[in-house]
Amino acid sequence: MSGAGLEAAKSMLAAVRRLAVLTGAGMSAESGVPTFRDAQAGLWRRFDPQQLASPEGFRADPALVWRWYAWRRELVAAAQPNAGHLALAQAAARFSRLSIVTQNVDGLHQRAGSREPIEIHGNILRSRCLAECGAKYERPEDLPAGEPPRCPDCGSWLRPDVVWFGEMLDPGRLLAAEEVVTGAEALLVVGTSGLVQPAAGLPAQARRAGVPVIIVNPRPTEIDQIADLIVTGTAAAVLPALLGGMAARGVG
Ligand code: BV8
Ligand code: ZN
Repeated sequence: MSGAGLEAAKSMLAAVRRLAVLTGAGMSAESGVPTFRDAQAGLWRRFDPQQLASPEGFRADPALVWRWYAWRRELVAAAQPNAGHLALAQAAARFSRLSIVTQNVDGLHQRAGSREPIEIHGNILRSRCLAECGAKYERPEDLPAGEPPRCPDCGSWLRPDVVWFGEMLDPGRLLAAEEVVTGAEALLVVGTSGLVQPAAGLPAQARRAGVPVIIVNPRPTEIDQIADLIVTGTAAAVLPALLGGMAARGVG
């Protein structure tokens, strides 16, 4: 972890009261949830996640895609929020507003205690009817049997309530995310390669709105050139150091 970036980031955040945070798969890497970039583990290594996480992939083999999500749900259920998730949850009390926009679908921000992160790619624990009849399942344990289960209301398939490649993001959630990042006094971008659009465009939108951007990542990203500051390091190492010792902010 580069101390220089960290000290500069600390002083940049010292006067900030409204903080926005954009997180990607790297945020959950230290919780044992593999990023899309990492090779898939075990029997899934011969499949391309971008193919599986797509409407075409699901239509081609609904059972295979459903089993892939069931495997990922088990990984997520066994994972624990890491020190980075906890640092973000605990830092919320020290800002008048700390808003999280996450590309992750694992629900670990909520489990760490962060309230209402904007899940712009959905949540893997939720399922919904493929035919959009309105049937929704908040928890895997509520699901009917089947791989995939049939929708009890209309007979179509059930599918994970996530945004697949080639699918539009929910316009309301995207708008809320844009408002959060452009309305903040600083944007922290943690654990994202900056490859996947339109999420990767949010830091540039913040920058255009005059919001300083701090990137936290152990490796270079596609959006480094728009950052005001780069702190080289992992989420679980940097975030407690960056946010841990902050005094409470005046509400305002
Ligand atoms: C859209 C839910 C309009 C599903 C996800 C051709 C055809 C169709 C579409 C496209 C196309 N070409 C481009 C597109 C657009 C496409 C896209 O951006 N493709 C990219 C890959 C080029 N985007 C879309 O399709 C989006 N929709 O554009 O609609 C449209 C409609 C029709 C046609 C065209 C356009 C929808 C995108 C949402 C996809 N769904 N998730 C699921 O999870 O199953 S995205 C998925 O991948 C994850 O959620 C995650 O967000 C993303 C991977 O990105 P990252 O989060 O950044 O993770 P990544 O693995 O990339 O990087 C990890 C980072 O962590 C690295 O930087 C690493 O250094 C760092 N790291 C590692 N360890 C740590 C760490 N950091 C900190 N600490 C650590 N310990
Ligand atoms: Zn249905």
